[in-house]
Amino acid sequence: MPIAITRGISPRFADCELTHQIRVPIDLLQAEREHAAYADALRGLGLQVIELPASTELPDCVFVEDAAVALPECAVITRPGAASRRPETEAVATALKPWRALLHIEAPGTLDGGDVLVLGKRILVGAGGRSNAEGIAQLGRLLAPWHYSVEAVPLRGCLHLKSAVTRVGEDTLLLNPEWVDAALFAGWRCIAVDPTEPDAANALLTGDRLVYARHHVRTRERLQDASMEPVLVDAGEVAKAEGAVTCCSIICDTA
Ligand code: CIR
Repeated sequence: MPIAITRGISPRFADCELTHQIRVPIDLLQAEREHAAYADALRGLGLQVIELPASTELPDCVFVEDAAVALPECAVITRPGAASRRPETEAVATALKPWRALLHIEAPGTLDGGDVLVLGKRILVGAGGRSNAEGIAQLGRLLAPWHYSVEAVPLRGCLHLKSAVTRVGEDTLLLNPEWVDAALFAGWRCIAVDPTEPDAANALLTGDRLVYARHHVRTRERLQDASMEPVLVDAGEVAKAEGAVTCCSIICDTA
């Protein structure tokens, strides 16, 4: 059974990092309800959810995706670009240890898991924001033994590469062409987000099912037009913290 590592909402969630959004009040109770429903949705899709306790010190701890990149052969523990988020990796590394050999990004490299898009053996990493050239180069060296290619991708206007593009099917991507160059994805079927929903490109693919934020109504219609029927979750509170559905879990296939 595949596992999903998640982590609870910090009581200090309202102090989260923000880069492209203005701060608006976060409803902690609603955030917790949405997070519990997200875990239920993952369980409903056959995942075993391993929920780490929230940290009272780390406002962004719910966004576990940024702390590690899990691949079939290993997991790379990151060094997040925001200094406030670096201590988040410790609990995630402890949780991943039984499941994967651990490798580490070291200073001065920085890498956020949200910047790492894995397309088979081709890995694209959003550059210039949270992930720096040194972190991306380290990732390439760490993964070379398994023949992964790692390439830096310029981003514009968004936090992470996976804010701009995610995989939604075997051969299909969902992307915002304003934020990432669609020409990078030759050979893929690309669905563009509705232009009124710029932050709608983040969907979580597990097996052949998609988890998707309920509030992206128009882009969801585009997915449905392409014969996809996502499992919908409320993600309005994490969106206020510049987060989305992929950010809140690390999925590992287990034998
Ligand atoms: C941050 O700025 O780091 C958090 N407030 C949001 C992180 C979202 N993570 C993700 O997209 N992978």
